[in-house]
Amino acid sequence: MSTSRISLTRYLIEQERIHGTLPPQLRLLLEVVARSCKSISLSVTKGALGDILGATKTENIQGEVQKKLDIIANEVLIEANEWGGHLAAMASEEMDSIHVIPNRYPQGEYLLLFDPLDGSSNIDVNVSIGTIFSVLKKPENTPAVGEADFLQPGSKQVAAGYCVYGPQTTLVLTVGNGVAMFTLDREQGSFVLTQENIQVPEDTQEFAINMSNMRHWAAPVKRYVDECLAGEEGVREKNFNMRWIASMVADVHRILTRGGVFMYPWDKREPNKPGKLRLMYEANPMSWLIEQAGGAATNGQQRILDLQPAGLHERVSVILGSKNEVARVTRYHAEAVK
Ligand code: AHM
Ligand code: MG
Repeated sequence: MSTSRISLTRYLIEQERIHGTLPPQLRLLLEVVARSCKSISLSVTKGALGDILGATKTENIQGEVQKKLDIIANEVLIEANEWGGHLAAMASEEMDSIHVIPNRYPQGEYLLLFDPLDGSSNIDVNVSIGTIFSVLKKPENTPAVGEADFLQPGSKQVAAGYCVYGPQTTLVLTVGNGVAMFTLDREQGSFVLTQENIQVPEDTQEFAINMSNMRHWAAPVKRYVDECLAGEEGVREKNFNMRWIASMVADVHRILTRGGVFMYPWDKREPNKPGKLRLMYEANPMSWLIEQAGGAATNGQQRILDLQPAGLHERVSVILGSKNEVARVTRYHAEAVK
């Protein structure tokens, strides 16, 4: 397929024709999500000129102070997706419980999960942020949709993606046939296909982790990073570079573009918490994208997409990116328990 001016709509229709795996309702849903991202992107670019910077007085269910843009992005996604008839319910990082489509609208067969504004700490400092989303199918024969319907492993996702609001606004998507990237053409107001069949290099010399937590890490993570830091003189016999943007969308985008390994592992600060990032609307969609691009994603022990969620806001340890590096970190975890 030529990449000259293929819109998101055309790409999705062609996916439907070629693979026959993209039902019209799912296509519609993805178009609405993309439209919401366009609207969020417009708010983001207003910066100090719009009433979008700063914090609110509220906290979300994870006890994090909500930024104005967290709330705005959440509302944009809810309002845009509520009335189209393709969804049964939605779940978000910013809402305690699920949002069932109100009775006045028809109910569809899909479930949408999202982190409306990922990288919230970067909003006010003009660093890339994004929206992450995941789509599941509502289990059949469930009369009234409930939270339990959402608790499906990531391997059951039917679509996943993110939109990064950076120097460019880029939408990255998988419906299970590889990963495609679309750049927002602001003059035309549409997402245009700019890259297909993204492949994450199997090896890398770049890692991403918040180094300030080093003293709290488990031994396998410390071993891996120490070896990277030892560079040419160490066992890896090559130098490594480090990047940490503190927006998972931006770090994952870099990894999809040029490889790397991203880690937000379990650490000793709160031993009962499996990690910082949320399984259902952060780790699962990102893990599927990375796998679809030939990379890997584990929690140190298991493939993330195989994890059975027990709760909507469940957290997880995340190691994802270039296949061979993820395998190495996962192997270090296995060796540590022997
Ligand atoms: P958020 O969804 O509230 O923005 O939190 C998730 C973000 C990730 O995007 C990023 O990788 C991580 O938190 C950064 O955490 P830290 O500030 O501990 O480095
Ligand atoms: Mg997030």
